[in-house]
Amino acid sequence: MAAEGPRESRHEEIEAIVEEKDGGVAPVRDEADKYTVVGAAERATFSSWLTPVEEHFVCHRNDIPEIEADDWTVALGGELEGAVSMTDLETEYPTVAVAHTMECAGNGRGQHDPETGSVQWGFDAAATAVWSGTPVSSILRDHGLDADRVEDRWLTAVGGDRSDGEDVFARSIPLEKALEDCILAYGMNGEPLPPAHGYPVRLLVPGWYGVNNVKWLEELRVTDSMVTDGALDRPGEHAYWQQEAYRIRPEGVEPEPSETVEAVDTWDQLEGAVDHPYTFDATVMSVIGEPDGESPVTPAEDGTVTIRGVAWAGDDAVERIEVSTDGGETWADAELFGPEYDGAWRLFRYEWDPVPGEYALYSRATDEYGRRQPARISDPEAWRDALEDDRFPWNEGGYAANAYEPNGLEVTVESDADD
Ligand SMILES: Nc1nc2c(c(=O)[nH]1)N[C@H]1C(S)=C(S)[C@@H](COP(=O)(O)O)O[C@H]1N2
Ligand SMILES: [Mo]
Repeated sequence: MAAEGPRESRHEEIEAIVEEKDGGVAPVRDEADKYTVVGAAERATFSSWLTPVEEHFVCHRNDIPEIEADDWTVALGGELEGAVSMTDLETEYPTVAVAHTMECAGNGRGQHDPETGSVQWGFDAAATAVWSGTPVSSILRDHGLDADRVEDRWLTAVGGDRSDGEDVFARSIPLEKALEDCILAYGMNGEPLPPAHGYPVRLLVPGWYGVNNVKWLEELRVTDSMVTDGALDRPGEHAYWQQEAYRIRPEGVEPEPSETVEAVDTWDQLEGAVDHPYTFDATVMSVIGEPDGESPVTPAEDGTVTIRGVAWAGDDAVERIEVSTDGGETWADAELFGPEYDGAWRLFRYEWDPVPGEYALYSRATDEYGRRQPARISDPEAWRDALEDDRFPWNEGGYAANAYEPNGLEVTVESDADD
């Protein structure tokens, strides 16, 4: 299948992005050498709420398309009619801003043992930006949406990136989510959307895994079913990214395509509502950003060291964040603080009072439904049963992993020079 071939231009594209981002990101090992992937270069990215564009990871499968915004339109199909140009989007509709923690569904894939292939992300494929653009609801209501038929219907977004063959990058989200808080984004942190992030316009789905946030948006369709093969009026494969890739499944299993799901929440799906879950909203997760473990730390005058990081739970709220400084033996509650937006991470801090020595630090978050990050990723055999054992299910594609142990760090505390 065309979507599986290696891509010649990939390395040039990666180098150009690293240069443009001034070293805020670094290349990531990709087993099959197929993706353009760069991740946060430093752990310190996870000590700030807003991620600068320079430190925001990038992930896509095809070359970045060369697009003239003046000539670009988003076609509207299925139940919808017409098209919108970039000028329409920017001048005829309200502009809103949404905060969104983008996390690749493959974040943590590199922590699976045995390895699962593909891009070996650690915790580097997560970032929070403020995205500006037009509410999806404004566009849809203006172009033929039947507002009485929203439940159990889907919005499919098609990317304008070209694969080697005719295959398309298409993703479907429930229409309810699309109308609730999604936007067609043309700005990122107050700047025009950069080419690597989807210029001139992308779908932005607050709190949902990166893959749902279709870049270089070319078409939107409202239909009764999520995208299946042959569903779009065009050649090539249509459903690979929705129905095959990005589904959580045990070793050696090919998931069956389906038209709809019993439960949307990714964790509900994983707990049993759906055989081979779709990666929709991000699962509960946290990363310590400071200290970074790179160099020893010296306590402040009052003897404390601040541990600071970020915690998120997709479009659900983070309820609790705990920190361990003894490799998981004991835990203390840390404080959540700072900006609080649906779909974006929270900052946390913990004032730690250590004596000089070597320490292993972990953080673990719990969401508003009481779902807590598991300790580590299971063996391949365990599948869903792993959840009862404080393990995240090892899965073939390495998706949605949120175990806390692999994201911990070791740090040396030195004695205060004045002591
Ligand atoms: N058209 C298109 N959109 C895409 C992709 C792609 O390959 N093509 N990659 C997706 C994936 S897998 C991720 S994780 C996010 C990453 O968004 P970013 O590069 O802006 O961080 O874009 C998503 N949108
Ligand atoms: Mo991704």
